[in-house]
Amino acid sequence: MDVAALGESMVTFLPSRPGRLADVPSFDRAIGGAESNVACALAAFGHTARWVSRVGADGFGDHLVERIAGYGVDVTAVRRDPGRPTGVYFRTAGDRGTGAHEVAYYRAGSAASAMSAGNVDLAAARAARVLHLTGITAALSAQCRDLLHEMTAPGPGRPLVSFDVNHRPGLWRDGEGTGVLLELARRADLVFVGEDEAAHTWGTTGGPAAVRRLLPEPHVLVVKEGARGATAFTPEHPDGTFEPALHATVVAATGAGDAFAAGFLSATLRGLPVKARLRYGHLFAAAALTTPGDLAAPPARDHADHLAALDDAAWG
Ligand code: KDG
Repeated sequence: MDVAALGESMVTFLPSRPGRLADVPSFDRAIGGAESNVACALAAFGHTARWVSRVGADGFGDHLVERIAGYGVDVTAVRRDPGRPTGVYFRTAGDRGTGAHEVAYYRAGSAASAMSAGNVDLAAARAARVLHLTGITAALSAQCRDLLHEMTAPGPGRPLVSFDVNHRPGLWRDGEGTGVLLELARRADLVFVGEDEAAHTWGTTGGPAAVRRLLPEPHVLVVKEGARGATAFTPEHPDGTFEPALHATVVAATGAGDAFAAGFLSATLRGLPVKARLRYGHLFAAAALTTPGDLAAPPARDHADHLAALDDAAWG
């Protein structure tokens, strides 16, 4: 198995029209979940990927499992909870200028929020080359936070741990996420974080290098700089390698970070150099930015390989 991704997925309701949540007349059902978004993109690109989670024993749980399996993801480690529902969330269309949108979560007390080391298939999560986790899980409950600490603890048999900080302020009590997310990021091997996200979570100023100074531990640190590009710090390139992003007309930014992580992980699993890893991240992200849902199929592999190999002038 190339990648196992552990975390909550939700049935997502996308607005039929732009406007305030109070005004949107109807919603279309889709799926979301940062970790399963990564697993789905990787599976669609030809990798072996597994999603490890808990869902309710309800129709929305069936829907998630069936849709995610439809991408080719292994869902045999997803457990059902007859006593708790599957989480759902609603969101508005992003503002055209700022991308800002409203989100209404109905996930408190969900099946996934009760995940713990005792009720999740830990062996399935560890039996992969890469275990992908995000800070969203840490925000769900104290037991989810403990689970992440267990999954990121150093020790024999630990796969390479990939961690996307994914700070969702709406899920944390004031300021509570700051220390927890920093500690988890420091325990991971590969970390993804936005430059703005690091600034508002940890107060870093001074660009990607400042984030690296705060987070020297991860073997690889990727600092995403929005529409500008991203910088990866690796042992071979300790001062960072910057690669510009593709110009995309943004339809919805939600899920672009997950897509970027999937592209970067795909190229990492293929043993490609850091510049190519960043380019695959940008290619996957562009596909997500130009689709309305949280989850976008990545570009076809031949096409992505062709685009990633173009010279710098085509990418600048
Ligand atoms: O990154 C996109 C995710 O945020 C979205 O799919 C839903 O996982 C989700 C969350 O918790 O917000």
